[in-house]
This record gives sequence, C-alpha cells and structure tokens, in this order.
Amino acid sequence: MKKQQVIVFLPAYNEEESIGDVIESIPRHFHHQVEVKVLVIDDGSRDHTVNVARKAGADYIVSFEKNRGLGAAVRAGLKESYERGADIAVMIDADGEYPSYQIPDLLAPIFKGEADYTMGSRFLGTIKGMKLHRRLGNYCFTFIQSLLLRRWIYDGQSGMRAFTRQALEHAEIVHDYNYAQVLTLNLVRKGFRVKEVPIQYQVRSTGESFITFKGYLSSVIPAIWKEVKRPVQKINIDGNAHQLNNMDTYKIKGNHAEIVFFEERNY
Ligand SMILES: Nc1nc2c(ncn2[C@@H]2O[C@H](COP(=O)(O)OP(=O)(O)O)[C@@H](O)[C@H]2O)c(=O)[nH]1
Ligand SMILES: [Mg+2]
Repeated sequence: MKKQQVIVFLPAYNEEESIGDVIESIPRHFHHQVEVKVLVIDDGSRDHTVNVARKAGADYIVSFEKNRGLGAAVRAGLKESYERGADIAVMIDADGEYPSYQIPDLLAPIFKGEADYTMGSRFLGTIKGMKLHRRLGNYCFTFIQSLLLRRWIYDGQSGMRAFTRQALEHAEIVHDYNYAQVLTLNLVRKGFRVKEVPIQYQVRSTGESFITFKGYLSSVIPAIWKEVKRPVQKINIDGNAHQLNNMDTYKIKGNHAEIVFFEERNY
C-alpha cells in the first residue's frame, strides 16, 4: 500500500533561535504507512531562520522576499503542501510554543476517519505561561467563533492544526495578517468536520509575539465579518480517505516522544 505523505509546515518570521529545535523534534517515523516531510514558509525573515531550518533538516523551504503576514504565509503553506502532493498537512508555529511530539495525536482523528480538520487545543490540554490578557483575548475570539459556527469550540487561535488533502484544496484565508479564525469559519462552513485535540502548550522563551491588540482588532474583526458574509459552497467530503490502522498504539513518554508503533515491533 502506498504511504501517506504528511507535510508539516512552519510559518516563520525571524525564528532563528527556536526553529531548529522545532524541526528536529518533529516525529518522522511514527507509522510505517506514513512519510513525513517538513516545509518552512519563511516570511521574509531578516535573521538566520532559513539557514538554521536547512541545517535542522527541513525538506523544503519557501522564502518570501518581503514580510507578508502570517495569513499569507499559512495560505502559502496550504497551497505548497497541496501542490507537493501532501495527503495531509500539519501546520505548527516555529517558535517552540506548540508540542511537535503531539503531531501524531493531532493526526489520529484524521487517520480514524473522524475529522478532516483538527486543531490542537490549549484550553482542553495544558497551558504554561500565558498572560491573563492573552487568555481573555483567546476566550473572547473563541466565543465569537462558537457563536458564528453554532457549535462549541475551545481554542480558536491555535498555532497547531492538521488538514486532509480535500481541506487543503478548499481552504481559503481572506486576509494576510492572520488566519486563525477565518480559516476555521471557512472550512466548517464548507462542511469539513473539525475536531479539537488536547495539547500541552508552553509560551515562548525566546523571540517575541507579533500579535498586538490594535493590529488584532483592526484586522481580525473585519476579516471575520468578510468571511461570514461571503457565500461558500458545501464540499462533498470523502470522510475515509486517510484511514490507517493501529493509530492507538503509540506511546508518548514525558516531554520527549518515544513513539513506537505496535506493528513496527517484532514481538
Ligand atoms: N508569516 C509570518 N509569520 C509570522 C509573523 N510573525 C510571526 N509569525 C510566525 O507565526 C507564528 C506565530 O507567531 P507568534 O508571534 O508567536 O504569535 P502568538 O503565538 O499568537 O503570540 C510563529 O511561527 C511566527 O514565526 C509574520 O509577520 N509573518
Ligand atoms: Mg507564538
């Protein structure tokens, strides 16, 4: 049987201090029918992000000449993954805040045929170091999405998500500044099944967040409005396109994943 190709992409802007560790800790061999590649979308970094990523083992690097914004970078990540033949894509921030060792957890609902789009949820999992105003902002924007979607979600701003090939093909991000809310609204309105997976989150110790309150309010609110106002077509979804067996048998030890698949062992 042909292996499924998972492309893990990282939007990155001046992340030389953290991107190497993130790339190195991406699990590459957690199932014998899955092949993992790493793609970096460098959004015009002016530091050594690209060199560090290359040395750490990135398979593909796409570099924007100028900084375009996180929404534009994620849009490129989705498109590049699709064009490079990904069966599934995972996006994860390059700043080390999200647990790359939990990528198999994030993929499990897709491999079980239960979801087409998964989000790592910090509020269903654990959070270390998030400031109160960020926490409140997250609750608020997640609540807005829940209202618009008429279904409960717990963490609408996650920087760790996975997409089936069909979701990649149809996902649209209506602004360049960010993607977090508009992408979920877009995919769920098109009929894709979303599922949240609890993750362990740790606020960055290097670099700094690009999010500003003003930027967020002035860009994100109008973009949410724009997305919900535009008509979208329901997609006819193949819910079993990525099914794999034995997804339940890997184990994670502590912070460092030791991922062992039952089938890979000769008992
Ligand atoms: N493409 C792009 N990515 C950015 C930009 N700023 C930050 N990022 C990346 O987007 C991810 C999340 O950014 P971050 O500033 O940590 O946001 P926060 O986690 O919400 O505070 C990280 O991987 C950054 O490298 C930007 O201007 N453009
Ligand atoms: Mg971050």
